[in-house]
Amino acid sequence: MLLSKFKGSALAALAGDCIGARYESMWRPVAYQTLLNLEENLKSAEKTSRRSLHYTDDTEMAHELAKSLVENGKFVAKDVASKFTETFFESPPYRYYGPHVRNVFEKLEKASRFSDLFGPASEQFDGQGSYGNGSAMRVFPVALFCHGNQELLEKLAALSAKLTHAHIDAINGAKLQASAVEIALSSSDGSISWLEFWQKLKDLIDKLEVDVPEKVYTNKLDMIKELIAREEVASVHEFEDEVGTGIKASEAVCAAIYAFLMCLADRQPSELSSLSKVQQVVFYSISLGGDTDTIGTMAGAIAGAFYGDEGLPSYWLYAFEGAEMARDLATKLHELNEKKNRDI
Ligand code: R7I
Ligand code: MG
Ligand code: MG
Ligand code: MG
Repeated sequence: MLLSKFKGSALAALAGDCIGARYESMWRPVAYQTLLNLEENLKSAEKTSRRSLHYTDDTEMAHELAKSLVENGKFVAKDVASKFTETFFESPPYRYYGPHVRNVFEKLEKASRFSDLFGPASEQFDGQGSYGNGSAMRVFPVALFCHGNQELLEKLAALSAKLTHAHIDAINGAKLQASAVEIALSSSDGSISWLEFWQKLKDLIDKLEVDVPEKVYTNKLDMIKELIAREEVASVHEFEDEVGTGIKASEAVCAAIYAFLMCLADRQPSELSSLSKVQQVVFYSISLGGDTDTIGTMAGAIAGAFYGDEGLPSYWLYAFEGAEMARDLATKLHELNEKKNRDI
């Protein structure tokens, strides 16, 4: 069952990125029917064995992080930094990296030759560091690698974030997203209510934001609880106003969590009821609009870790670039975890 959860997480993360990328630049809610039509088209990919959808920076970086963890059996910051950087400079334009992260890679490679691994990220945005969601979008392999060890998870989520994102909100976003995947791996459908799941995340954020004056995650998590508990489902516009679906880590991570918890609470839209639970989470998260590939990939990573890969359609393996790689990396991270072959 655990292997199914690892594979489910990696594959649904890939699906969320590939599907969400179609709508990333639209910055408005995506109609359920639009997503259902796309899903119909994906089915034909199996027959023609045509790769129909590309992944973006979210998956590219997640896979590089996973490869590094698998190859080294531990987190080696210099190796992760050089893998991120090399892949960035080789990547085709349709990976759509964040607008400012290029500066970090240029400095890492050219100026410091990987001698100063965390300096370039801390110089971003006049020294306050990026609060973009790039730290959290790629973090799920840390959760798979650290499964069963929350302390290590928080440590590695922070270290992996700080290579490109030094702002506290980006670091806490990576810890929160990785922890959501870990809670999903450690529980199962029927064993936990949406409110219990939410409470675990809230307990973590209370601890992480104890010395953070703005308490962005605390406020957004409180709002999410209120919205899910409400009798009437909030409109996407209200969600956008209250929590947000943007490029900030605090918005995109909370949007992904909201989408997952709404489905766990059985409040997902009836239009999506023909789909499996994992698909419902992925599609619902993308329907919120905004940074759709990133919200989709993070919601997918959580949902796949919770429900496993059984509910995933077989054509998903053919429809997305990188599907075999996702499955292979998940299998190897699972093997590593089984052997407890971890080193701090
Ligand atoms: O966070 P990052 O890697 O971008 C990830 C996003 C995802 O949606 C991907 O799918 C891809 O499309 O890009 O890249 P950054 O450039 O570090 O941060 C993203 C954006 O957040 C920046 O380009 C800024 O617009 C904004 N941002 C900030 N703006 C002002 N001040 C991040 N930090 C700041 C800041 O401190
Ligand atoms: Mg992207
Ligand atoms: Mg907004
Ligand atoms: Mg994005």
